[in-house]
Amino acid sequence: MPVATRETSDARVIAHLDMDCFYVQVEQRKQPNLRGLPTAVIQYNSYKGGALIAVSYEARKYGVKRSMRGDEAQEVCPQIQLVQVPVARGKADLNTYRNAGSEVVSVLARKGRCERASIDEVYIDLTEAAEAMLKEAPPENLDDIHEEVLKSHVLGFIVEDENDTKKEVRKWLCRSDADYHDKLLACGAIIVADLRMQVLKETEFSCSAGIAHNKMLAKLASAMNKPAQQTIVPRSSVKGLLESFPIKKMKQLGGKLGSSLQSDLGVNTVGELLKFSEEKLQQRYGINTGTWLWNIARGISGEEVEGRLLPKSHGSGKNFPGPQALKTISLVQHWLNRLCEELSERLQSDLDQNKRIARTLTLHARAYKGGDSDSHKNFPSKSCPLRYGTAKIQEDAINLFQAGLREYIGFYNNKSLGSQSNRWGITSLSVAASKMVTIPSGTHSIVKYFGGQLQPSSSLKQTPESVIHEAAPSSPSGGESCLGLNSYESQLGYPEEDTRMKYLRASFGQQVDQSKGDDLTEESSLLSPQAIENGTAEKEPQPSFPVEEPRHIHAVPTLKTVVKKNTAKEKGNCSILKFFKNHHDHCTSVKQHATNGQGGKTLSIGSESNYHSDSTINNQVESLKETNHEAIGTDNGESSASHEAGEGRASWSYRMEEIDPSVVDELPPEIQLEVRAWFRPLKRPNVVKRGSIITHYFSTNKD
Ligand code: DCP
Repeated sequence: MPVATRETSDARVIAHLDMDCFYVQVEQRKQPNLRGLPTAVIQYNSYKGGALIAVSYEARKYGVKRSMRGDEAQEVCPQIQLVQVPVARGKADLNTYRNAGSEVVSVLARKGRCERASIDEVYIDLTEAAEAMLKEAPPENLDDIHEEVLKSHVLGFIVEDENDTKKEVRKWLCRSDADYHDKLLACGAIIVADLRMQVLKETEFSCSAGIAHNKMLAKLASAMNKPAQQTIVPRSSVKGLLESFPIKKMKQLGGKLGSSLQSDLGVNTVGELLKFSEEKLQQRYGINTGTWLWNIARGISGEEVEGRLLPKSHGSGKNFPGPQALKTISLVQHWLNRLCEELSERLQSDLDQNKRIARTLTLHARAYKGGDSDSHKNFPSKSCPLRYGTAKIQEDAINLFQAGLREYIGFYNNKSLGSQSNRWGITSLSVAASKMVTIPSGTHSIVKYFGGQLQPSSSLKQTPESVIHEAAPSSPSGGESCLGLNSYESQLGYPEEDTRMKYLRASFGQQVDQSKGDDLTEESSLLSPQAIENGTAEKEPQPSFPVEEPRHIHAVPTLKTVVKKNTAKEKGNCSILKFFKNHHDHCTSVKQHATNGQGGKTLSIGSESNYHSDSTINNQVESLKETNHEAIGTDNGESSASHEAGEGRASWSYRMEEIDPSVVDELPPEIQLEVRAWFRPLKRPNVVKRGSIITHYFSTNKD
């Protein structure tokens, strides 16, 4: 749903830059002999010459369109050069394009706050740069204005001398009587032209741009004059621009909302919305959307440029159109494994390069069942906390799929999956990793990490169409271990047995306990990608895998439910650590040692279960080693994970002085006092007494 944001009265300069026929340009840079030729990039699937996904401007002149297939494109333009998208794991590999997009962003980011909006689009807030230019070197004082600036299109500006538009544009840019907003936009235009030339020089890619006082208008304008041109939107031109702007072309109005405006209100252009009062729009579409619509009719948008250079999430997906639809679990699993491999690789490289981890894994699918052509809309997306490691992502993804499929085909209401009514086919599959967080530096508190996991969440409905693709703030913080992540995993502990097969058996081979199934459906969180990205999904589901009762699996119960259960049983004892203890067979203990060679105190959180029988801990420690070698056993005073095989223990140690005392606030009130005492100076060595509350609280042998 669109969100109305109030526009400030301050003058702003926002640019939206959009690469021209982006994939084609990337391929032409690889093969310079293709430059200037009609060229298109086609999908990996060669059916009818492959679907066109990017078309060069030379090819567009011949009537080649993205909706065509290669064969058709060759009919309208026999000399067209068709380049296949790179392929990996039987699907398009977009890494080259992603990396090319990153090159562009890194050039732009030198000049202002950038928001990477998609693989080839960037918003940049140039307000400060424009203000500085206006102060120091306003356009009217410039002897020379680059031709690229003079080629700008100025919306609403009536050119008197058609034969010399550059001279006319110069006049507009240099008007001494212009208002402050237009003067800033003129400076913005000079800066943007310079940035576009810089991008071309450094990356060999051309782009187009829109320059306006808000994101919405800048985006509209960037598409108006392509390729390699820029368009300025003075405030005075906004009404005229929106008057005839088709409603369905507006961002966020391409779908149901736009259709409803057309069919229910008879509105076909944005300007036509002006006929309706804010109240009327609110009555029809709700307060927020109503206000948003009222605003866009007037070109009002207060949305900030977010300051994000890295993607907000990672996704990997594939379509299986027509006869390629996946009709068996094993085929779905085959493809999910491939998608998860790609996702895992990208997550690992994000971790290595940017020190970021993703916290939520979401599975989306499109499917049909029986002869119901509308049913593809209803496959529920499913999410769970993300565990690092390809095998774990694959395992969780298939479980999420199973949960979605059960809901989709109304499993609990059907006697047999083999029945005619239960025939299904998957036409699109994707996995996405979201809730990217930069690993905090400075504090290595496990509790802090768990704190992040324990945000409240709500169950939200989501549609499979709303796949997350890009996006998230990041300021890489160097030199940090990912102990939080792995210690979390170690606490989650998975059974050695092939859980996936249990799931498969339980779901499709054996009778299922109806009541548990219902629980599962409730507990499986339906987090919309939008909610995830907006942070509106307040609580995350928690994976919990059946060990003793494989028939009752299904799932991915939500943390909300688990915590609810805990608190119901033991009111007041809802410790994060205890939560993990309760959900896994090993017992967690927390101890404070007034030790270590340097006289510092350490806090150990660990399992005291038998090492040899506890393959989970062992596995998790191994996985930690695989994931981040440097993070283990460092002797540099940083927190470390140790696995003392001989003593049959796995534990996490934290130096007290490195733990942010504020994390204590996250603990249950009844133990906060004691934990606070740990932070006091060492001259009080006996703060931990045998049988004291905290030790008792986490004790293995607690009755
Ligand atoms: N893309 C894709 N499938 C689509 C649409 C786009 O794979 N259905 C890819 C190929 C495009 C890139 O995304 O090159 C950027 O998409 P744009 O919509 O921005 O289109 P182009 O950059 O190709 O052309 P334009 O110059 O019109 O923006």
